[in-house]
Amino acid sequence: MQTQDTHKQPENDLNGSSVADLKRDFLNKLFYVQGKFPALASLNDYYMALSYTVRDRLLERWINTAAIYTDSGARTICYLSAEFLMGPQLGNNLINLGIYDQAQQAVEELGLDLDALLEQEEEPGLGNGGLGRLAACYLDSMATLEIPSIGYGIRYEFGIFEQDIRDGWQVERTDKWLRFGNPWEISRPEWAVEVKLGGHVDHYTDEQGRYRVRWIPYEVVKGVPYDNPILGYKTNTANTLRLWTAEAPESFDFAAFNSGNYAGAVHKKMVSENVSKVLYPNDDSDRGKRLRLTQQIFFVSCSLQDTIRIMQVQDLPLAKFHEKFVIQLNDTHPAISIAELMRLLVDEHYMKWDQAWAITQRTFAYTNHTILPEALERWPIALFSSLLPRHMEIIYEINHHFIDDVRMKFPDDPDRIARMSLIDESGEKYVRMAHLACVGSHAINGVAALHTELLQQDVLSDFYALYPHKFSNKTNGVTPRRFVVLSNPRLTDLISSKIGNGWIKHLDELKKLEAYVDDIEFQQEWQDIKYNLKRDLANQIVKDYGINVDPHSLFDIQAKRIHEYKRQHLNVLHIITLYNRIKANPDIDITPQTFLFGGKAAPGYFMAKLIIKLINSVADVVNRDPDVRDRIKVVFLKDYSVKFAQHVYPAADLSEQISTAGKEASGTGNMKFAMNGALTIGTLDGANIEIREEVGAENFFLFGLTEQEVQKMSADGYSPIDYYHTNLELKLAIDRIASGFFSHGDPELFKPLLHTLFDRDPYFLFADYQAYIDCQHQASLVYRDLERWTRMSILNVARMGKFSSDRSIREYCEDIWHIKPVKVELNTSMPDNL
Ligand code: B1H
Repeated sequence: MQTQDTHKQPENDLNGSSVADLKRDFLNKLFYVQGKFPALASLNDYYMALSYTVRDRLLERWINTAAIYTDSGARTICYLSAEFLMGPQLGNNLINLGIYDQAQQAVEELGLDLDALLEQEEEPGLGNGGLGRLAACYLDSMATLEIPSIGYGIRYEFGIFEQDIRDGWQVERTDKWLRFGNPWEISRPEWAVEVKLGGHVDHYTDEQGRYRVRWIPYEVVKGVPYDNPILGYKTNTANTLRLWTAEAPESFDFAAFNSGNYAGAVHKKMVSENVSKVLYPNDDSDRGKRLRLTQQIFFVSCSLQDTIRIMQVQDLPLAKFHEKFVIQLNDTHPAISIAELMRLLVDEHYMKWDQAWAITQRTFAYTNHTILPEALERWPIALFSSLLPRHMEIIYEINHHFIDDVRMKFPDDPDRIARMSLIDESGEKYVRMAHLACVGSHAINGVAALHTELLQQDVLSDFYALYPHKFSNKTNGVTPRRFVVLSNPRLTDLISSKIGNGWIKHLDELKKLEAYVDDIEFQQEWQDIKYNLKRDLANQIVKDYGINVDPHSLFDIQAKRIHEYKRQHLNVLHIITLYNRIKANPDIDITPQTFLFGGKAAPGYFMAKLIIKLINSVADVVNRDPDVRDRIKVVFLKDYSVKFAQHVYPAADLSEQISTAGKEASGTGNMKFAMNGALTIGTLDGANIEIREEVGAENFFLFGLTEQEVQKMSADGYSPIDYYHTNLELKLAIDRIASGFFSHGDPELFKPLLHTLFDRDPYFLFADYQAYIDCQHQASLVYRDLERWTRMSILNVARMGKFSSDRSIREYCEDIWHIKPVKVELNTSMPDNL
């Protein structure tokens, strides 16, 4: 039960928010929307009835907000992202509306259980991981801070695949999230737009003798917007997430009926619909896939056309585009916007190139999320020109001007020009999307201090030399509404009982908890809550996997995408080391520990899938070995999702953030774990560094090489095999795997993984092994002193204020967007005539 004062009663609500109001509307929705009476209603019908009840209350705020934004012509931030990993909506909307408790009571009085209804929701998994979830957290913060904003993205029919585990291997199933309908969206077919693809470009002079460009496409796809209201916490602001679905234009239906080739025309229709069919399940970029580039231009063009429509509705001239809108590019996936806005302004609205370019540069800002070379997007020129012939010309033109600028500033430096050009001409020619984003934006940022530094020194150093003023750091943040208030109501209540509930909007107020760190009673309550959350997760694990885990044991969790640089296999080497110690000395005194893993591997990423198989194989052996006597348990939690993550973060004692230094741009799971009282074991990578600075070195388990040491080792020649030969425990752990001990005697199974480690070990597992083992040991010793651990846990939470996405968004607003809040008062009445 949420405390009453955490979630205020909204006032002036047209629909009312009392328990009686909610019950009345719930029954009404069950009857008139679902068309069911209680004897026939399914749990899903009840979920839908409650969702529609809640939606009415959202719509009221949404309409109000839209009216105020339209009247005031408010400056607006458009957040363009190929991914929005929103997670389930019902619970979050109840929290943000401030009617969680009333809803709980209302359904209870009707004989239903709110948790069961919440579990019913299929989450829209329209993202891969951190990047998509960050976009979702930012929408929550923008609405909470009353910042006029629109999220633009793709309404994938199939989101991230569902993960099953068979015989220890990942298998993928399609995610049919729309199967039972989606009560949170409203389609707006009247605002559909068309997007051109392929074909050729005509340059000609019109009757008045003016130079004109005409793009004659090979095909046209229609984009239909679906709007999702995004309500702020304890505000009346409801912004919009506008997601585009691809359809065939009506003209194809005509063609189908009028031509003899009905099947051919229908086929074309299917091809159009394919554009928004499925999310690419890679968290690094998909090289050279035509459909992927089609998705990018599709949602970008739809979104930019939509912004121009809004300008027209508000009667604003296009010359003021950059005053009305600022557009944030969430990585390079929407970077084609820069060429598309130029095309719209110059070709379709006849603006002069220089003016259009000035507007474009003032409009865009670019966030980089990775420096992994395989994730830097580039498109082969041949593919690019065949799909986007006009954009190719525009990019050449931009490049021409740009190279002139570089030459002015750095004369006689052809190497620099070759390095910086928008076109990579070193072999097969490519368009470099990050370069396009840098040139076309007025602001460029990384997502954590170290990451921004590396961008400036390394990946984008030439751009930093040319445009130092464009660069800044914006350390990521996460929303405490979803990741503490909604997912950890017990901790929320305890915190609010001590320091009030101001922290939910002003996370820095958590500092006040430091006053209670030595309060024995408070510590006891803190421990009880953690224990109960661990017990809940343990119960779920027995139910789902038949494995008993002890809630008193140290819950050590690594939950994130599976990737070699994140080093889930380093975690496994530690588990095997503990196992080897037990086998060598069955009476050894070790702290009981439960190792939990969760995360999906890209379906085409063989090594990541092999790591999942390794985790499961080790789990099978360790969990069954009687010598272990339940001192260690290993479980791979399948199908990790936002919904499941909300149960996982609160139950963690130790959060594994063990990427090779310099590889994880920021990480955001690290923040969610720490906000829920987990201590971190981690490297000096991404936001870990800043988390450690905030919580204090003494409250953080640090190990491993620094980014500079990694660089140096690389440069000096790193020889992983030397570590194997000189570190006995490492050798024993590796040999266990190599012998086939975990693979029913098959020494071949894990060879590819071991071979990579022996051969190059590109992520320095062997070099960091001993430091990690020592650090784990340290953590396990501290855990035996529960009072000390609890103090550290409290201090971690108390000092996490910086990592609220509200802080990140405030920084974007002040330094890049130059947008101020617009207050929305709730004073609608339904119009009684038009
Ligand atoms: C992040 C991606 C990403 N960085 C390509 N890059 C994709 C790249 O579909 N693709 O092609 C999808 C995603 N995702 C993550 O962003 C970083 O690895 C994290 O460290 C960071 O916390 C997160 C948010 O900034």
